[in-house]
Amino acid sequence: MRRAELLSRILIIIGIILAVGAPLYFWKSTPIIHAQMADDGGWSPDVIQAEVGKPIRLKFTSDDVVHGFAVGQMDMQSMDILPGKVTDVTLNFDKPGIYTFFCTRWCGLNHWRMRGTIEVSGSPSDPEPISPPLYVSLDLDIDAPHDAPIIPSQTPFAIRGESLATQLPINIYPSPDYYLSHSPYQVFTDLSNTSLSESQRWDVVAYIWQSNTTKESLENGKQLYAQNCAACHGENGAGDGVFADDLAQAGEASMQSMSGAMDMMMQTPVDFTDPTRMLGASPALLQGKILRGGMGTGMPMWGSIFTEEQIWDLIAYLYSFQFEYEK
Ligand code: HEC
Ligand SMILES: [Cu+2]
Repeated sequence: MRRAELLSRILIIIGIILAVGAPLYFWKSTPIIHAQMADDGGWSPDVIQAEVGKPIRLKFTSDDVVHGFAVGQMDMQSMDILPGKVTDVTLNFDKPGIYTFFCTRWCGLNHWRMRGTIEVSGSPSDPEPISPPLYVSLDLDIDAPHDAPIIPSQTPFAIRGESLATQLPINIYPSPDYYLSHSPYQVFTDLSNTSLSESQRWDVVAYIWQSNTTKESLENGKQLYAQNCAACHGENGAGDGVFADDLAQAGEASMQSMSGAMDMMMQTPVDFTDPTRMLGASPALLQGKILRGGMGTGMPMWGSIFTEEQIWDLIAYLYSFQFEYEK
């Protein structure tokens, strides 16, 4: 065999190795992420590494039922993950940090525990200074009872409130901060130095709440609620979602097993149509509950999932179970 012939054979062999090996190598570098119900282990792996500016391709499959994938605080469409099929998505991060990815399909009572993290390294590595959420700067105890001692006898109506408000000699909303840090009941009390009757004061409160939101915000809140909250809190906010009974049963079980730690046990989901509860809660307090979660009560924490704006949209929507707004 001549030298040149030998060389070309060697080159062909190297070529074959590369053609077969390279895809195999890449296939190995992005292993398939398996999704399973939280009780069976959730995501594996559940920690993924990525780098700023380098697109990363993730492949998924489900080992049981249909799950979904989305990354919190990122503007992306959620993607379904079907059993026995491989689905892929390419992500690109422009900021370093720890991102939370989560399941977007209701796969069971512990669905919301199906979460994992993507650790994104790279520059700029100095995190932007983040101001603490409002409930922290206001130093609110979000676990303290906050029942409203007085509730309206009929649903407060924003349109009626508007015409009443224009006749008032006072400025009814000094600043957005006033709305965010006061419960409807507190605003109702602040209005007691006017000549209005109780039911008129509640109407003005409804008007103030309507003025602090927009139709877009309410619509967005409604969608987020249907996707993420309705399974526990109920389609119409009444605390009667499909998982409500399961939570109640888990609560009874935890009551029997750890009688000492009462405040850490599972509870039934809050009824947002209950005026005593909702009219006694300020937007800042609800923000705290949603960001932090209930710490063992069954209320998930959403801080790493939603943007600040999405959380205010959700809160605006929660109050719409109490007030009648302009259609
Ligand atoms: C897995 C069930 C579950 C899901 C899903 C859920 N919650 Fe809850 N939530 C609860 C339970 C249980 C409570 C009562 C215990 C507590 O307050 O910690 C609660 C309490 C709350 C409270 C406290 C109200 C108050 O007066 O203190 C707010 C606000 C709330 N949920 C908002 C939401 C929002 C918004 C979503 C969706 C983004 C959501 N929840 C999704 C179970 C759930
Ligand atoms: Cu799931």
